[in-house]
Amino acid sequence: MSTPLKLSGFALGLAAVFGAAYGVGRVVGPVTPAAESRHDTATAGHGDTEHPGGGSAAAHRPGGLLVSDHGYTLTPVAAPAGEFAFQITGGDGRPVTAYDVAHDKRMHLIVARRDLSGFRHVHPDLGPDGTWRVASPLAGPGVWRAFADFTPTGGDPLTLGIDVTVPGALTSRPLPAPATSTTVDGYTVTLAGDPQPGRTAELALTISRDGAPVTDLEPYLGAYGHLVALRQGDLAYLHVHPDGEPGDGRTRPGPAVTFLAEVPSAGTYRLYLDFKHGGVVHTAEFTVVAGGVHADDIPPATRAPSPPAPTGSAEHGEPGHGHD
Ligand SMILES: [Cu+2]
Repeated sequence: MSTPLKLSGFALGLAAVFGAAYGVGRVVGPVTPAAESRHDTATAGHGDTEHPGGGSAAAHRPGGLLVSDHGYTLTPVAAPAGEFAFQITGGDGRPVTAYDVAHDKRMHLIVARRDLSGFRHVHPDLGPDGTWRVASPLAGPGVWRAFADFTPTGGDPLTLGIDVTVPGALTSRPLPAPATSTTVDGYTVTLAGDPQPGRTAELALTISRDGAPVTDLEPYLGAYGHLVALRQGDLAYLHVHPDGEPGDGRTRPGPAVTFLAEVPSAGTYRLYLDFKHGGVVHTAEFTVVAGGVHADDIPPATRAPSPPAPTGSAEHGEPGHGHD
């Protein structure tokens, strides 16, 4: 039982730090430097908190990359066809049955194929034995990543991830090109803002239909929009929430939903915006390139050196010494 006790202390510290530094609507993914130092203290021997060359909180490991973390493990459970079931086991090996509500739910289950297609965000039901069950969101064959985003009572918010294979003929889909506008279910959604590694960036998503701004978005899970970002390559998971919430006196129900997002690295991300209108939840998707640095933008003098010539010594190679 030492792990849950240790986590309790950590959770109190973390809550205090978040309360002081981050109000509602801030990034949920990376933790603050202050929270991270508590994290280090509370989990001695936790060897993954160094981030050489990063120097910023955003370099902290994002969520969803591990199937087991902080003593909690995501374990799929055999289920009837058409159902997806799993448990979260605690440090004692038993299924966790006590969860805190976060964003209106005790469990958020997000799935996407490894090629970033097929995104779904659903809310399973918890049985008394600690088994979560939901109509399977895995729509067809492929290798899927399933993310369980939850807060065990007495613990800190956690996202665990696991691969699940659905057998069948695989068709890999290329990632759609970066774009600042997309359509879904008759809505047009535009994206303004550039996510930046290591810094908080404002992302504004503006929703219209038939050319008219949508100004009567409905609250969904306590917000006018929910944004999940998955990093291409490893499907690192970031759950971002809007800057402001319904009823706070300043947040309007559209047409724009604004988020404060910080990505953990440069790279390509797929953004998934859930919003509710007309009683239906819609999901708009975008591909974005964070950092915005492309090989062609880098001056020749700072490009990585070419591989050493077959006859040269490795020590001899210096960047930009005449190969241009
Ligand atoms: Cu959810």
